[in-house]
Amino acid sequence: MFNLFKKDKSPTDVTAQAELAAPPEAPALSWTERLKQSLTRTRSQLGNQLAGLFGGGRIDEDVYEELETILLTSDVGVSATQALLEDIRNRVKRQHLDDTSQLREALKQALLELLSPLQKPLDTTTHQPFVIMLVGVNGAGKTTTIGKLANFFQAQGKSVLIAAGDTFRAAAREQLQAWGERNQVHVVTNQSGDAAAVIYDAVNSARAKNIDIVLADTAGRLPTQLNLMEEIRKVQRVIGKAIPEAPHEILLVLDANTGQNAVTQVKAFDDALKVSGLVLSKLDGTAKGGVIAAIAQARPIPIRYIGVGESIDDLRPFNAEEFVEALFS
Ligand SMILES: Nc1nc2c(ncn2[C@@H]2O[C@H](COP(=O)(O)OP(=O)(O)OP(=O)(O)O)[C@@H](O)[C@H]2O)c(=O)[nH]1
Ligand SMILES: [Mg+2]
Repeated sequence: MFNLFKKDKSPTDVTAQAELAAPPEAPALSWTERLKQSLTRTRSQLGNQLAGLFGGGRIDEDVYEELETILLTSDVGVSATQALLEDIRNRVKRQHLDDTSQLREALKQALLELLSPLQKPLDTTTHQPFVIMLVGVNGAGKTTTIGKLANFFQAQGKSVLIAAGDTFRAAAREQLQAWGERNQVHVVTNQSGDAAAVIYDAVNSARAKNIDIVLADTAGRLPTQLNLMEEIRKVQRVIGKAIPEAPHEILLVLDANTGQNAVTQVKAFDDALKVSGLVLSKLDGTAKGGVIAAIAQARPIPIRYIGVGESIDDLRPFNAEEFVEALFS
């Protein structure tokens, strides 16, 4: 037997332990498989109930009513649920559907039509440096998303600079620096405690060094904290003084676990800052992925990326068809 708790670890022991910890047969999953896996809880929340409903039988009012309940309990939200139901009713009429087993495809198509307008990949080639400011409530996943984005852009051959604009939280800078090291990307910090100044410096430095992309972190804040919302508007204005049209993208990061509250956040941050793109993080392990439909209905801001885990590779551009497929397969 191996003694895993031996005090005196040689490098060989460490390797042996790592091999023991990771099942050797676990193959690296493709993105599609990982997306599917990450949506497991949402899918079972939605899918298992739908399976019962779509099992066959006549389409009547009771079926619509049950479908409405299922959508509402899957965080799709009231108005997106109404919109989807209306769309499905029209499809049933138009295509002369009469059996509930045909509703599955109708719902899939209705959902795809609702989500497709959100699929607008971020084009960072319009400016250099292209400045992206990440905003959101505390713990939404902003800093982690920056780490993943740095990796994503570098994989496309782009140079990246990170600005440590979260000057509120004590460990924020260290957390970002760790991501910087992992990506071998420079992290601009300063001790002033002034987020606007840090990001301003980073943008100027990126311009001087011909860097392609600046990722600016900011402190988490609630839309109800009016002084902090005013502060982020100031950060936005100051960045615009370094480069007139910057920030070129204001990315609001949303934790998918927050369900309907994410819709409230989208509205509030958009009203304050004119958000140009969304990141839906933590889709893994949440049963509330249906909130994506609520967002599409309430404020159809492009979902630029989705996050499905804490690793550097757990982020991809949003693809509506891929998402709906993963939800229903
Ligand atoms: N499972 C999972 N966890 C995530 C994901 N994204 C972030 N996290 C975790 O969520 C927690 C908060 O993430 P951060 O990136 O620190 O969030 P933040 O918005 O920067 O937080 P503040 O700076 O405190 O406002 C961390 O423990 C992350 O590892 C994701 O896609 N999936
Ligand atoms: Mg952070």
